[in-house]
Amino acid sequence: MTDALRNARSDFPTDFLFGAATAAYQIEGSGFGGAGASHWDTFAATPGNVAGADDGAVACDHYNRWQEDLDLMQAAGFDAYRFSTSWSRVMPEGTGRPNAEGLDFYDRLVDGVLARGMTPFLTLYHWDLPSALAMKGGWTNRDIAGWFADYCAVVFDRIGDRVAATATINEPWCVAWLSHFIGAHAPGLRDIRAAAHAMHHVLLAHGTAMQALRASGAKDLGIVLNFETASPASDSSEDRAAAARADAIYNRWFIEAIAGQGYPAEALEGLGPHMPAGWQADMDTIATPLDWLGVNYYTRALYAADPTRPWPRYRTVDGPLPKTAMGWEIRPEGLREFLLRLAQGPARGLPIYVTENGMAGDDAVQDGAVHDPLRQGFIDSHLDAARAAIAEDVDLRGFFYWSLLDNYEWAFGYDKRFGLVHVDYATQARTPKASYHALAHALSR
Ligand code: PNW
Repeated sequence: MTDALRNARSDFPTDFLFGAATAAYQIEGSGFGGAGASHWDTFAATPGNVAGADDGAVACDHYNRWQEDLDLMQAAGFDAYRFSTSWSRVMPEGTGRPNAEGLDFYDRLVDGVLARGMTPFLTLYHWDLPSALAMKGGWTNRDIAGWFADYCAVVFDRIGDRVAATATINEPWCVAWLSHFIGAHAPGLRDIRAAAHAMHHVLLAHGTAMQALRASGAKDLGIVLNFETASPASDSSEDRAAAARADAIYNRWFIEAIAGQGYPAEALEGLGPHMPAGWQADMDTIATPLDWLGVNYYTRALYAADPTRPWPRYRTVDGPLPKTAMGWEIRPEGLREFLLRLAQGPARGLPIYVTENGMAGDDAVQDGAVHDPLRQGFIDSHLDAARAAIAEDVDLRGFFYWSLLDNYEWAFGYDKRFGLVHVDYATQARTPKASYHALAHALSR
């Protein structure tokens, strides 16, 4: 096996940023440092929600090992580090008095990133909603817009002077649809009314926070959206319409509202009757202009019409392409397609970063080394797609691999490993995988 990528840094524009991404709840250990409970702690404690009933109480112990983890980033030659701050760590009750120890942690972390010559990319919400707010309805409660804006102001006031870019929310589709309609993430609801409210409030919270941060002089504000190719399972008009509904809910709802185009008709058809009263009056706040867009891309899904199910009346079916350990099809062309579609459509004129792309693999640990040849091919093919988009005039500024470390993969617990660095959870030993070395070599060329 050769541990080398075809792509090299020199194949990309001079200022292009290569980085890796993480999220607070997935790596830090929510049990340390005076953090309050989040809805993921309670969701994980309910049997049946998470594989192995795993939770993030310890995770990768990054709260205590952050310097070693930043050293790994620096040694690989990364230019940038995308991390999130935990709402429940910064504000244990969700509102009111901040936890000084939590803010101190992020203060040291940002300084540590800068001291290693890397650029910090901040995400303000990557899913650790304080339980105190979850008990008040969380994302289904309109008041979350104000709660979130207040929390963002506290974080930004402390570390905003040293971050290069700030995203309000990671993956609103997961926050709203996956968590309130599909029920796979906290709070685990399967309720179209709750979903419709969350789909709107997540954007209202984003827009409200954007305006509050801007008013305090903040720059370089954006959002991170996830995109998944929605293809029809067959050529039938029913399946094509099903895929169009999925595309509207997943890939159009958030960016088109932010772009000032309103919500897509294919999604309002089902969500409209369940939306919070007067939602139309919020669309200007939601359309507060962005400075940049983060794009997370992993896979595509095939949709078949299923009239026996409630709206959106579809199911996903197994696809023919090679799959990752998540069962997700590997389709790098989808990344190029989305980058072009966004740059020529609702994200016209915005700098774009790929803020997540990566795969869970069947990594083989052998004689102290971790072999992951599939991941190297995955990275190469998606870097090809990124380059193709740049060649077609997409203003793509950087690429963050998900994730630096194996970590808490939400409902899948610790079983799925996305990292460039292997984590032995019994000892917390970090072992860079072959893909880490291959990427490091590519970044040196
Ligand atoms: C993203 N889905 O999550 C997140 O930003 C990361 O925290 C996560 O670890 C990574 O992708 C890998 O899963 C997603 O079910 C989780 O479609 C689930 C879905 C999409 C994205």
